[in-house]
Amino acid sequence: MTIERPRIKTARFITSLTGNQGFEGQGLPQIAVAGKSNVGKSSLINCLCGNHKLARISQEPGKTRLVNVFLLNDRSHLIDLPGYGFARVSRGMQEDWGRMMNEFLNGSPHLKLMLHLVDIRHEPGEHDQLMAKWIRAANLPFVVVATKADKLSKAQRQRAIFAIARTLGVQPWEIQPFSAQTREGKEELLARFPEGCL
Ligand SMILES: Nc1nc2c(ncn2[C@@H]2O[C@H](COP(=O)(O)OP(=O)(O)O)[C@@H](O)[C@H]2O)c(=O)[nH]1
Ligand SMILES: [Mg+2]
Repeated sequence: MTIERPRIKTARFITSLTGNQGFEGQGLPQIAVAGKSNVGKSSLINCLCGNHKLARISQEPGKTRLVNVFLLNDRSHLIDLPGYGFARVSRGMQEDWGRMMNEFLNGSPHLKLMLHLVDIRHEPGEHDQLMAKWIRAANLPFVVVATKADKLSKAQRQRAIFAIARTLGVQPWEIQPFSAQTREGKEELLARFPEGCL
Protein backbone atom coordinates (compact mmCIF):
# COMPACT_ATOMS: atom_id res chain seq x y z
CA MET A 1 0.00 0.00 0.00
CA THR A 2 1.35 3.41 -0.86
CA ILE A 3 0.40 6.42 1.17
CA GLU A 4 -0.16 9.40 -1.06
CA ARG A 5 1.64 12.49 0.12
CA PRO A 6 -0.42 15.67 0.31
CA ARG A 7 0.03 17.55 -2.90
CA ILE A 8 -1.38 20.59 -4.65
CA LYS A 9 -2.51 19.18 -7.96
CA THR A 10 -4.38 22.20 -9.19
CA ALA A 11 -4.13 25.84 -8.17
CA ARG A 12 -5.78 28.77 -9.78
CA PHE A 13 -6.16 32.44 -9.10
CA ILE A 14 -9.69 33.39 -8.06
CA THR A 15 -9.78 37.07 -7.14
CA SER A 16 -8.05 40.10 -5.67
CA LEU A 17 -9.77 42.00 -2.89
CA THR A 18 -8.90 45.51 -1.81
CA GLY A 19 -9.53 44.82 1.82
CA ASN A 20 -11.37 42.43 3.99
CA GLN A 21 -14.64 42.73 2.12
CA GLY A 22 -15.97 39.58 3.66
CA PHE A 23 -14.78 36.92 1.26
CA GLU A 24 -17.08 34.02 2.00
CA GLY A 25 -15.78 31.62 -0.62
CA GLN A 26 -18.66 29.12 -0.49
CA GLY A 27 -17.54 27.84 2.89
CA LEU A 28 -14.34 26.16 1.71
CA PRO A 29 -11.55 25.89 4.31
CA GLN A 30 -8.96 28.65 4.12
CA ILE A 31 -5.21 28.76 4.61
CA ALA A 32 -3.71 32.24 4.89
CA VAL A 33 -0.19 33.47 4.25
CA ALA A 34 1.04 36.51 6.21
CA GLY A 35 4.41 38.19 6.54
CA LYS A 36 6.52 41.22 5.88
CA SER A 37 6.82 42.61 2.39
CA ASN A 38 9.60 40.81 0.55
CA VAL A 39 9.76 37.89 3.00
CA GLY A 40 8.89 35.45 0.21
CA LYS A 41 5.09 35.03 0.32
CA SER A 42 4.60 34.94 -3.44
CA SER A 43 7.63 32.66 -3.89
CA LEU A 44 6.27 30.25 -1.28
CA ILE A 45 2.83 30.16 -2.91
CA ASN A 46 4.38 29.49 -6.32
CA CYS A 47 6.65 26.82 -4.88
CA LEU A 48 3.90 25.00 -2.98
CA CYS A 49 1.67 25.10 -6.04
CA GLY A 50 4.45 24.14 -8.47
CA ASN A 51 3.59 27.11 -10.68
CA HIS A 52 6.15 29.82 -11.19
CA LYS A 53 3.69 32.36 -12.46
CA LEU A 54 0.76 31.94 -10.09
CA ALA A 55 1.47 34.70 -7.57
CA ARG A 56 3.53 37.39 -9.17
CA ILE A 57 6.92 37.68 -7.49
CA SER A 58 7.43 41.36 -7.20
CA GLN A 59 10.85 42.88 -7.13
CA GLU A 60 9.33 45.99 -5.67
CA PRO A 61 8.57 45.48 -1.99
CA GLY A 62 5.44 46.85 -0.44
CA LYS A 63 3.38 47.01 -3.61
CA THR A 64 0.89 44.28 -2.85
CA ARG A 65 -1.90 45.89 -0.84
CA LEU A 66 -4.36 43.37 -2.13
CA VAL A 67 -5.66 40.15 -0.71
CA ASN A 68 -5.17 37.49 -3.39
CA VAL A 69 -7.25 34.35 -3.30
CA PHE A 70 -6.30 31.05 -4.94
CA LEU A 71 -8.26 27.80 -5.19
CA LEU A 72 -6.31 24.63 -4.32
CA ASN A 73 -7.40 21.21 -5.59
CA ASP A 74 -10.96 22.60 -5.84
CA ARG A 75 -11.11 22.08 -2.06
CA SER A 76 -9.64 25.05 -0.23
CA HIS A 77 -8.72 28.71 -0.58
CA LEU A 78 -5.21 30.01 -0.15
CA ILE A 79 -5.29 33.64 0.95
CA ASP A 80 -2.25 35.82 0.28
CA LEU A 81 -2.51 38.68 2.79
CA PRO A 82 -0.92 42.12 2.19
CA GLY A 83 2.70 42.42 3.26
CA TYR A 84 3.51 44.58 6.24
CA GLY A 85 6.31 46.37 7.98
CA PHE A 86 7.44 48.43 5.09
CA ALA A 87 9.04 51.65 6.28
CA ARG A 88 7.48 53.91 3.64
CA VAL A 89 3.97 53.02 4.75
CA SER A 90 2.26 55.83 6.65
CA ARG A 91 0.97 55.44 10.17
CA GLY A 92 -2.61 55.59 8.88
CA MET A 93 -1.94 52.71 6.54
CA GLN A 94 -0.36 50.71 9.37
CA GLU A 95 -3.44 51.21 11.48
CA ASP A 96 -5.59 50.08 8.54
CA TRP A 97 -3.39 47.01 8.31
CA GLY A 98 -3.81 46.18 11.99
CA ARG A 99 -7.56 46.57 11.83
CA MET A 100 -7.81 44.50 8.69
CA MET A 101 -5.63 41.67 10.05
CA ASN A 102 -7.63 41.47 13.23
CA GLU A 103 -10.92 41.46 11.34
CA PHE A 104 -9.57 38.71 9.16
CA LEU A 105 -8.09 36.59 11.97
CA ASN A 106 -11.16 36.87 14.16
CA GLY A 107 -13.89 37.04 11.55
CA SER A 108 -13.16 34.13 9.22
CA PRO A 109 -14.86 30.98 10.47
CA HIS A 110 -13.32 28.98 7.61
CA LEU A 111 -9.74 29.91 8.45
CA LYS A 112 -7.99 26.62 9.30
CA LEU A 113 -4.28 27.50 9.23
CA MET A 114 -2.08 30.59 9.31
CA LEU A 115 1.31 30.44 7.63
CA HIS A 116 3.30 33.22 9.29
CA LEU A 117 6.42 33.92 7.26
CA VAL A 118 9.58 35.41 8.74
CA ASP A 119 13.02 35.70 7.14
CA ILE A 120 15.29 33.07 8.71
CA ARG A 121 18.21 35.53 8.70
CA HIS A 122 16.58 38.27 10.75
CA GLU A 123 15.25 38.65 14.23
CA PRO A 124 11.47 39.12 13.89
CA GLY A 125 10.49 42.79 14.09
CA GLU A 126 7.74 44.68 15.85
CA HIS A 127 5.11 43.82 13.23
CA ASP A 128 6.08 40.14 13.25
CA GLN A 129 5.69 40.06 17.01
CA LEU A 130 2.28 41.72 16.76
CA MET A 131 1.20 39.27 14.09
CA ALA A 132 2.28 36.30 16.25
CA LYS A 133 0.40 37.76 19.21
CA TRP A 134 -2.79 38.26 17.18
CA ILE A 135 -2.64 34.74 15.74
CA ARG A 136 -2.33 33.32 19.25
CA ALA A 137 -5.09 35.56 20.58
CA ALA A 138 -7.39 34.36 17.81
CA ASN A 139 -6.51 30.80 18.83
CA LEU A 140 -5.70 29.75 15.26
CA PRO A 141 -3.52 26.83 14.22
CA PHE A 142 -0.33 28.24 12.71
CA VAL A 143 3.09 27.41 11.37
CA VAL A 144 5.88 29.96 11.49
CA VAL A 145 7.70 29.53 8.19
CA ALA A 146 11.34 30.60 8.27
CA THR A 147 11.94 31.60 4.65
CA LYS A 148 15.10 31.78 2.54
CA ALA A 149 16.67 28.90 4.50
CA ASP A 150 19.10 28.41 1.60
CA LYS A 151 20.87 31.58 2.72
CA LEU A 152 22.15 29.96 5.93
CA SER A 153 24.30 26.93 6.74
CA LYS A 154 22.77 24.09 8.76
CA ALA A 155 24.50 25.23 11.94
CA GLN A 156 23.45 28.87 11.50
CA ARG A 157 19.92 27.74 10.81
CA GLN A 158 19.54 25.95 14.11
CA ARG A 159 20.63 29.04 15.98
CA ALA A 160 18.30 31.23 13.91
CA ILE A 161 15.31 28.98 14.63
CA PHE A 162 15.90 29.27 18.38
CA ALA A 163 16.21 33.06 18.16
CA ILE A 164 12.97 33.34 16.17
CA ALA A 165 11.20 31.02 18.62
CA ARG A 166 12.30 33.15 21.54
CA THR A 167 11.32 36.47 19.95
CA LEU A 168 7.91 35.30 18.77
CA GLY A 169 7.15 33.24 21.87
CA VAL A 170 6.60 30.02 19.93
CA GLN A 171 8.16 26.54 20.16
CA PRO A 172 11.03 25.61 17.81
CA TRP A 173 8.96 22.74 16.42
CA GLU A 174 6.28 25.26 15.40
CA ILE A 175 8.84 26.76 12.99
CA GLN A 176 9.38 25.22 9.56
CA PRO A 177 12.55 26.20 7.67
CA PHE A 178 11.71 26.72 4.03
CA SER A 179 13.36 27.63 0.76
CA ALA A 180 11.48 28.42 -2.41
CA GLN A 181 14.78 28.12 -4.23
CA THR A 182 15.69 24.55 -3.18
CA ARG A 183 12.12 23.51 -2.21
CA GLU A 184 13.42 22.49 1.17
CA GLY A 185 10.56 22.20 3.65
CA LYS A 186 7.88 21.99 0.96
CA GLU A 187 6.75 18.43 1.78
CA GLU A 188 6.85 19.12 5.52
CA LEU A 189 4.74 22.24 5.10
CA LEU A 190 2.14 20.53 2.92
CA ALA A 191 1.99 17.73 5.50
CA ARG A 192 0.92 20.34 8.07
CA PHE A 193 -2.11 21.43 6.04
CA PRO A 194 -5.24 20.44 7.94
CA GLU A 195 -7.41 17.49 6.94
CA GLY A 196 -9.65 18.25 3.99
CA CYS A 197 -7.65 21.19 2.65
CA LEU A 198 -5.79 19.33 -0.10
N1 LIG B 1 17.43 32.94 -1.85
C1 LIG B 1 16.09 32.97 -1.77
N2 LIG B 1 15.42 34.06 -2.18
C2 LIG B 1 14.07 34.08 -2.06
C3 LIG B 1 13.36 32.98 -1.51
N3 LIG B 1 12.04 33.30 -1.48
C4 LIG B 1 11.95 34.54 -2.02
N4 LIG B 1 13.15 35.02 -2.38
C5 LIG B 1 13.42 36.34 -3.01
O1 LIG B 1 12.95 37.38 -2.17
C6 LIG B 1 12.35 38.43 -2.92
C7 LIG B 1 10.91 38.68 -2.47
O2 LIG B 1 10.13 37.54 -2.73
P1 LIG B 1 8.54 37.61 -2.88
O3 LIG B 1 8.08 36.19 -3.02
O4 LIG B 1 8.12 38.56 -3.95
O5 LIG B 1 8.13 38.21 -1.46
P2 LIG B 1 6.71 38.79 -0.97
O6 LIG B 1 6.79 40.27 -1.06
O7 LIG B 1 6.59 38.35 0.46
O8 LIG B 1 5.64 38.20 -1.84
C8 LIG B 1 12.46 38.01 -4.40
O9 LIG B 1 13.60 38.62 -4.96
C9 LIG B 1 12.63 36.49 -4.31
O10 LIG B 1 13.35 35.97 -5.40
C10 LIG B 1 14.11 31.83 -1.08
O11 LIG B 1 13.59 30.83 -0.56
N5 LIG B 1 15.46 31.89 -1.22
MG1 LIG C 1 4.07 39.09 -2.98
